[in-house]
Amino acid sequence: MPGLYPGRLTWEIVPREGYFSLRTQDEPFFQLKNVRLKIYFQWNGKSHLWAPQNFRSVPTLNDPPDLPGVDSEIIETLVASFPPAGLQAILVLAQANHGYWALWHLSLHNQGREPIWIDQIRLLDLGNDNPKRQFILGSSPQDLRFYLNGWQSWSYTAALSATSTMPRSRLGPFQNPMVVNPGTPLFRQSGHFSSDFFTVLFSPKDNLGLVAGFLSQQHHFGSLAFSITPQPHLQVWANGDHTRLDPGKSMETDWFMLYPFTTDHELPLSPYLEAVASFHQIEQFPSSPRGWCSWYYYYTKLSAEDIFQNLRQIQAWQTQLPLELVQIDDGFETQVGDWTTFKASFPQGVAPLAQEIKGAGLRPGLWLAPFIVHPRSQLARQHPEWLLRRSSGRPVNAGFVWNTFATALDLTVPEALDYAAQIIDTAVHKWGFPYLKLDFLYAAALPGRYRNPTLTRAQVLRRGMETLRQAAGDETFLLGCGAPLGSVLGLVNATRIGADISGSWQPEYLGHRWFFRGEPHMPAAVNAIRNTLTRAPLHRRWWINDPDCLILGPTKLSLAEVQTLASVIALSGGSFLISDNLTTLPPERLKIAQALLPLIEASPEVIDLLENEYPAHLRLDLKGALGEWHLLAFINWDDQPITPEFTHQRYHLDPQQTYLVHDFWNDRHYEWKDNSSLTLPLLPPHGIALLAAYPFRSEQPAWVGSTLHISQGLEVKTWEVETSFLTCRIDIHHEAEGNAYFYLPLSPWQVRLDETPLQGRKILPHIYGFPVRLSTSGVTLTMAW
Ligand code: 9PG
Repeated sequence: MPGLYPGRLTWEIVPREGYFSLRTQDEPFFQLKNVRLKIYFQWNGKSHLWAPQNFRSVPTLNDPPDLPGVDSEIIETLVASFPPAGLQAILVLAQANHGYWALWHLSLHNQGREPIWIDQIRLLDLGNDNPKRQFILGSSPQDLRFYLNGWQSWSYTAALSATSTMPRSRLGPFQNPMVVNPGTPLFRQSGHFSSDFFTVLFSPKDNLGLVAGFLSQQHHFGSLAFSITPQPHLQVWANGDHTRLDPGKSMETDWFMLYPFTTDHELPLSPYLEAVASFHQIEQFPSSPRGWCSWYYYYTKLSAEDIFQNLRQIQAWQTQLPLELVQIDDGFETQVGDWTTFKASFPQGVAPLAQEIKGAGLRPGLWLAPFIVHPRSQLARQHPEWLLRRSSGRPVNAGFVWNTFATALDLTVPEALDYAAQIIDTAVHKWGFPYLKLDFLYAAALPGRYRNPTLTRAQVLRRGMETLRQAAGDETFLLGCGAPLGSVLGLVNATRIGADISGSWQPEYLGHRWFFRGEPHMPAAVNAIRNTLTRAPLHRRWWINDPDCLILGPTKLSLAEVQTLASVIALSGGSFLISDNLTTLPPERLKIAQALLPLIEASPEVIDLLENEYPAHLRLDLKGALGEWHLLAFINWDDQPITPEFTHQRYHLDPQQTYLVHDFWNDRHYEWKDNSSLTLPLLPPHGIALLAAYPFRSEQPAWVGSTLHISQGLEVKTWEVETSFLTCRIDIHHEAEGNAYFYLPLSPWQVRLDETPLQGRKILPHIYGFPVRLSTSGVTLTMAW
């Protein structure tokens, strides 16, 4: 971990006052001065705020809270109580053995005779205008960016600067119940921010910052808030949701963790993401799914026949576009909630489709939304007692979906949870789907009057997800969607990390544009692509990222926008699902999809992730038979064309290095000289410049890109150069046509593709292009000069 940390953290603990302080040992840039806990609760008919004091330091507990996966040591265990209510608090302070991370954990015990309702557990509340309790991070807090992680899959996520305002939906009760955690405030003033589960504060000017977050979301939804007016002010809390803590019972928080960092390169989030993964024992990942999804072409107007026709097309294209997953989305069920009755367009249900898909050697996938309920479903009518209700007695609002206000199950009603588990069991074991897209999962954690009031919303959802995983079995691939991120850790194989894609760049609804423009969580290419980048680091650390589907069109998306979408999906390394009517897909659009297979699967460095709300600079280092090269991308988020300029510094490249560059989408070559910038032709609005940069080291023959595969080099399986002879094997396991490019000091006199002579073209001095046609087993290209 060299370079990332400024130094070990030192604690100063004052048990009698109820304070502890933390700072970096040698460098004064980070300090938490006099942290004090605050517990908000209701007891005896009144609201209370208790800031524990007079802590007793005790030797380690008999059963200290587990901290799996983090090599750590307990610094102090402190006990305090609030005698009137009989409420006891145990605070455990811990530190990673390397010294750079601080962690704490609180448990509450009701030792009294009356129930206590827990509203909020403030684990940190520093700054504001209290000079005794300060939060210091660097010397210019106004330069800090706040990385705002949204509550669930679709929720807006990005880094904001101090002068900006949190993006919020204008759709109020139509949208917010879905995407906003009711315990995390939406601030209206500029410079006031909140985040769910974790955050990063970062100063691009001073290259320093702070990572803070929870290790899990098993007990509470954790929230964080930060503002810089009048002072840097940081708050972290566990949402108690007004949960009842009965006499003799305990409640614990998830572990909270933080570390300051200094960096100008490394992603400071990585250690946190990895700690969370090891806490949940997440170690292995399947390969990223590649397939087809029915939703974004058919929406709910779907029929079994549509599935068959697309299946036939996928089969026919196996040698050109080897997809392996056929995912049936929403549209087969009579009503959301009524999962075992089927629309007339699915006369035999979905089981025969699963059989048919398997028979074709492919994997069948099915969409289900087991926690959300359509108000006009049989389920809602037959089991009104399973629905989660507000205090008024009316069913909760799960958001405006399918042109109605949806509602949700109360999973603390055992029969309701059984029902959800039963559906999963049926889909997997009766209908035969080894892949499930589980959607609208947030619906299990809406605020309401739960049958069992002793569980937090986070516990209800987590237990619900554990039950679904058990019902599905370990072998089933589960994709979580509409999912509060921390709640599905370790229980799903993949998670959607952004808003839905759609056929337009900006959100639109029923043809209305201006009102929905800028909606931060709604289906739209801009929202899907932004989150795919801002949540890129989660990929293969927490799960397989699902960037949502590629829509090739024709739609309202321009070709440049489709290229950006395709590139970002490919570079994200996550799932790759096409969502078009494949039987009418134009051949030039099919070619785009072909170039994405096989999937790269690695995740890119999003260079300005913590700097810009719309990250524009990506770098992915690739390695293969050719040695090492870089994929570099620049995204034009602007509504106007712009002239991209690449600099070594921006992409953290060695300024002394000259690169030979291939621009993938324009199929053009450039020489990018050391100590200079590379200027490209005008890039259309929302377009991407995707470059392969090959370090130029000597006057040796070299591969300098292709249009065969988006990596522009992974297709080269072997590469042998002798004095006047070159052999390379090119293979992407499917048929393809495109150009391959070589840097050649001397012009070749003979080039062959397998046995066939090949005519090339000189593009630039020393750069030659050859038309290449690949079979499913690849080709050998030989060259002599
Ligand atoms: C099926 C779809 C697709 C899609 C999911 C989810 O009203 N809304 O705001 C809203 C948001 C997302 C949404 C549907 C409605 O999409 O993400 O891939 O499976 O459900 O209904």
